[in-house]
Amino acid sequence: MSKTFYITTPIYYVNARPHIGHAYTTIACDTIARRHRMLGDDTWFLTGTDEHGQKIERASAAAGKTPQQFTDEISAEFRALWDRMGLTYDDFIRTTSERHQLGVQALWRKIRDNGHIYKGTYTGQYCVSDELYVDAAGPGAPCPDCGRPTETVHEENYYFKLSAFQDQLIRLYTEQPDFIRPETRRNEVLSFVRGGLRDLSISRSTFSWGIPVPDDPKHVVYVWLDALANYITALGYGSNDASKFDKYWPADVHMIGKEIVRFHCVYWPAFLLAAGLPLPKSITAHGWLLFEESKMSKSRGNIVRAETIVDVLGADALRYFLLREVVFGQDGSFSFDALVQRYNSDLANGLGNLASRTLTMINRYFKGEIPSPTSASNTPADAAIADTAQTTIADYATLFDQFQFSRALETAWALVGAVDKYIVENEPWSLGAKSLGAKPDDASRARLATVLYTSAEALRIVTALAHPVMPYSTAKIWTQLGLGDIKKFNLAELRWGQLPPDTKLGEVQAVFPRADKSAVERMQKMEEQNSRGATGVPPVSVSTASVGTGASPVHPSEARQPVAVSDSSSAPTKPEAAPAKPAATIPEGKIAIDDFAKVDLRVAQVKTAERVKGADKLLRLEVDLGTEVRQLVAGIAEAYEPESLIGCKVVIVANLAPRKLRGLESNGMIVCASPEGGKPVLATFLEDVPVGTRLK
Ligand code: ME8
Repeated sequence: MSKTFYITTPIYYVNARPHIGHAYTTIACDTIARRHRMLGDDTWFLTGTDEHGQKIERASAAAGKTPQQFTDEISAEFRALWDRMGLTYDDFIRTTSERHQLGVQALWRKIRDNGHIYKGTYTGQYCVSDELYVDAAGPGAPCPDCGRPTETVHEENYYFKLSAFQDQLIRLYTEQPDFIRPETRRNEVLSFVRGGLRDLSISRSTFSWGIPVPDDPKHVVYVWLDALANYITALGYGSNDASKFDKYWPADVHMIGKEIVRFHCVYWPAFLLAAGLPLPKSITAHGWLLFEESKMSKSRGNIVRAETIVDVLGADALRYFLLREVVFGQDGSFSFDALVQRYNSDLANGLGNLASRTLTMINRYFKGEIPSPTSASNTPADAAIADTAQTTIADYATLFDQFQFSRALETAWALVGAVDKYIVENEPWSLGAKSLGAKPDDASRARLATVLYTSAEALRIVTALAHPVMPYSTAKIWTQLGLGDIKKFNLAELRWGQLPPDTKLGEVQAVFPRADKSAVERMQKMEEQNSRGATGVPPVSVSTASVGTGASPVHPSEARQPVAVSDSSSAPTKPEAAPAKPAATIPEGKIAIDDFAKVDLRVAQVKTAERVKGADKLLRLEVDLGTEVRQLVAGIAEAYEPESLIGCKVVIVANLAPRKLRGLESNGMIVCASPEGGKPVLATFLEDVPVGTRLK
């Protein structure tokens, strides 16, 4: 019976559209899954979307949709993109599906019935962005993990006795050092758990977008308990059919990004221990893809979409680049220049060139049939290639199994380099000329057969090894080698010398056409057009706080007002779509886009805030715009305590002519919603935005 192998990606939040950060994890898992299938393992690869929680509820409200409509749409986008990229997931779980909900409720009951859940009251800070209870100083204090403002919650909740599992977890990390990979992450987790674990609030009652707690539907299950359970609910845990669960659980690998290590390495094993279920065999955390020096994320507005790269260079180029360029486990920068450079050097000039020159010569000199090497014509150079190839097969397997993709590919490409050198040194074209002339030279022909066989065999080996990484192009090279369907090949049997002589080649075509400079420009333009054409969250009526309005204090984070921001991850505009033409005539009461563009709205961070003496309604603020710190005077003193504003990100009109209020120069205006007869509410953001970002 074949070995089973179960691998999972995180399930992605549907508050953002997919970008290459999400693609990175999914591609890595797809590659691992493909290799295991090729080795003959009974493989199960799970991905999906995380659709509950306050963050999603707010994002859907901001988009003017019901949570279900909203999650249906974005989840479908993830799935469509994975399909378009040919990712071979076996199952796609959605946390709003019935099978998942039933499974989560079954898990809850199991943990409860085992005595690990109790009711209590929680008062403290909650980070909606991370969906995490945090130790933060007080209202609005920044989240210690992500720096975004936290919210105060006061709720009667169900608690999970996490503290009871501290010793078991420490034993797990110590006795099973590979449970968390790489080691740096393991050490972080170990010291976090050694620092002491507190019981965890695992239900919420102040919103309803979640799975009802069994027997107490006023509460919904905490979104991380809900989400983590996907790894077993997708296998049928809690349903009538547990056959997949019995077959594939425990998972061999949970692949995640480094920011969600604590949830996976502390909470998840504790939940499973509490339910009496087996633990996953390992959790691997990779680093972040950075773009322009910071983590690629929707909130920073610095994302790159996978579609753009797939359209211009193909899915295989993206897969190869990500796995070759980024040292798995560490952060890595993405740039279009580096992508095109890598594509040209390793794929067009490297593997592509080896394939086309070898196969073209076999066509020319041996009528398109793989020649037979002859022992009489052997030289040490041929044996050296055969040895290198054998070592490459072994080294590649070791490195790949340690998820050292970059080094594994480097090893395989060292073989490509060695064969290139071998071809140059052995000059098959000269041998060919001698073997074809009026007086064919038999020795040259025999030598030519050996040189071309050796080159083709090395090409076959690299192609087989690279197949999980670049499934499409390697399948083409395989067919060109005359070997049929690469999917039928068992990688476990890969050895030097298996290429059958006399095999008839398929039609030879370039697999990696060279990319010229315009490829970079095209991709950049597509991304620019996408971000320009994106509509972002729909605007709500935004007004500027007029001096003199105000009432009782409201913290900005409790009154989040979405404003119209340019969001490069939204709205799938067609890359080639022409920019919208301004309307010829502007209807009465409307303004042209150019008029709006005159208003320079910027994200600013409050550095200092104090009351203006003798003016009940005014606050003097100093705000950081990224390039300068400005003084503003705002009529919000009756709505906000000055201290509560420090560190908050607000929107200001940056190009307003300065004016004086109570003798103080106000250099710009802060943007608030100003409800009739109510207090002003500062415009702020659902997610973190870099200081200085322009709203447009
Ligand atoms: O955290 N670089 O979902 P999420 C590398 N729903 N990987 C990146 C990345 C980047 N710049 N950006 C995203 C959640 N990722 C939860 C998970 S699991 C039970 C619940 C990848 O949509 C990476 O795998 O924020 C990261 O961990 C994941 O997307 C976060 O996705």
